[in-house]
Amino acid sequence: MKLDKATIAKLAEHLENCELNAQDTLKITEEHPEMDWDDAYLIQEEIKRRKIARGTKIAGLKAGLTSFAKMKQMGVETPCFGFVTDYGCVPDGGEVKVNELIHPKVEPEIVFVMKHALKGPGCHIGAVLAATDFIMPGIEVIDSRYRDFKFDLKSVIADNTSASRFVIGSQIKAPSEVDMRTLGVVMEKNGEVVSLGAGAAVLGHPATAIAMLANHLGARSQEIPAGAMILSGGVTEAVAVKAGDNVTLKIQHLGSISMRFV
Ligand code: 0L1
Ligand code: MG
Repeated sequence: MKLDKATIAKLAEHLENCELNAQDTLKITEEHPEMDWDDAYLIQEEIKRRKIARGTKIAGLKAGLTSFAKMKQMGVETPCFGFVTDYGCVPDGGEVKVNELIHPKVEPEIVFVMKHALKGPGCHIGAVLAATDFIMPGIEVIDSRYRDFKFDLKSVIADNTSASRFVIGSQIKAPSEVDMRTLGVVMEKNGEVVSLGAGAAVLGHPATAIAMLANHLGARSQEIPAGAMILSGGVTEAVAVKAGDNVTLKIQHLGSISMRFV
């Protein structure tokens, strides 16, 4: 840890205000180049603490930058982890107000709901599959608070991995019912296909992202609790959206979901 507690609190307040007021900012490592990985996650934890103190509920966890397409798009080599909130949850077919956001992008995700808790270290794909209750389709809206998406991984982690809004579907499957690696994913914007892929784009198998999250939390004496909902990461690169756009996601065996930007 390189930053003191007061600096961590100040940066958390700044980044959260940027999120709540839809204002962009320069990446925080510009002013704090000494910041380390622990500092980045401590800033994110402080943002979570501030939200919970105001009555926000944590709706779930997320893994980000888990596909090779997204890592390439963002120029990074490691996944990152964050959380999603109750106010970020949009009903299937619902509206997202773009004036509450900075420069939103959408990405298709396979979402896990856990039957049992999972704790690293040593968590592997088999443990994840055994502990998963079901999977369902999800669209994550990411909205980095950094100007023109100019950031590095530490700044992104501090900014709760650009978490903003999400929609999840109601068609569920047990992990034993599908091969997640070959699940076809097609995302459309205004009726045009804008991205497509298969589950294997997420680290070879989306459950690998959940195992990495369990190991990440285990290193911090935390765990994935039973019942947790987890976004396993964008299967394809993220696509920019604006007011007037309709986004639909179809995932093989998991049906389709949509959201509108107004
Ligand atoms: O969900 C994610 O993949 C996190 C993305 C963070 C970087 C970005 O804003 O694109
Ligand atoms: Mg994502």
